[in-house]
Amino acid sequence: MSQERSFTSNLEQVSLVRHELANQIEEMMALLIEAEAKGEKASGKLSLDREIKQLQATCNNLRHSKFRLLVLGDMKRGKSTFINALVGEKLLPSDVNPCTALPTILRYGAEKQVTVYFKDGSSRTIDLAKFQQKYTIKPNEAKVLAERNQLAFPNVDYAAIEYPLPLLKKGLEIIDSPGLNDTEARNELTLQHVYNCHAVLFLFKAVQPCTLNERRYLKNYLLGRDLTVFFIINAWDEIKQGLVDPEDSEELRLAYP
Ligand SMILES: Nc1nc2c(ncn2[C@@H]2O[C@H](COP(=O)(O)OP(=O)(O)OP(=O)(O)O)[C@@H](O)[C@H]2O)c(=O)[nH]1
Ligand SMILES: [Mg+2]
Repeated sequence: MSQERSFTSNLEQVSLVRHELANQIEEMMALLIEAEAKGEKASGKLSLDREIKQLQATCNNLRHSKFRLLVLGDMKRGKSTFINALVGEKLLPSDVNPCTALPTILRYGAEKQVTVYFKDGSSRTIDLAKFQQKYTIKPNEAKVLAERNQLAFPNVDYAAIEYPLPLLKKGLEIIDSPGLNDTEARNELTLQHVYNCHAVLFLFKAVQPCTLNERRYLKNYLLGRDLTVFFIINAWDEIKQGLVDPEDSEELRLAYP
């Protein structure tokens, strides 16, 4: 939990730095505008209008643009559970079976609502409970979908959950993704968000760290991209459960016959 807190405060730090940079660029801009105004009355302008516009655009970008954090990982690494813990609300569906069916963007909104974006360009707004219940992979269909390399919702591109959380108000967008290496079709669905994010949070599981499939995904899709990738090893409690209790003579006897 303390790591989650420090991660959250790092993100807050990013937001602060962006605002500080924007303030400094604004000061530079004000100097240039003043210099141009003075120059116009004296020896003539330096024609810095284009540069001033560029600075203005950078400034707006720093103040208003989003920081998109994509959470990736093989199936059932605890991606959705981790994001729910990070934001402190159970927004994303999670389950012991393959569950997340769609890339799902979590972003700030004054009202709680979910918008489902379809591949034909249309969208539909639904409430959170309906999203959690409808847009998941049902346990009985997971195997068939995997065998046929099919998507649970072939007409849907992604979903966006808007929620009034202070953490998200700072411009942070967190993207949950379906488990990788499950089906190629699902990998493809996630890939467009790899191209369009600022950083990746890649989850491993402590009891099964870095499988061949994970190595393959990292090499094929993330290596060589100009992306910041954070690695998280999740579910340490499962390691603890597997340890031998030195106080338990029966466990000791079975472990060291
Ligand atoms: N013991 C333990 N269980 C966890 C932990 N994190 C998640 N889980 C459980 O692992 C299961 C899978 O969690 P999800 O959050 O659905 O995993 P996911 O990676 O989002 O799964 P997909 O989206 O289907 O790929 C759930 O039953 C969670 O309760 C953890 O740190 N420890
Ligand atoms: Mg999930």
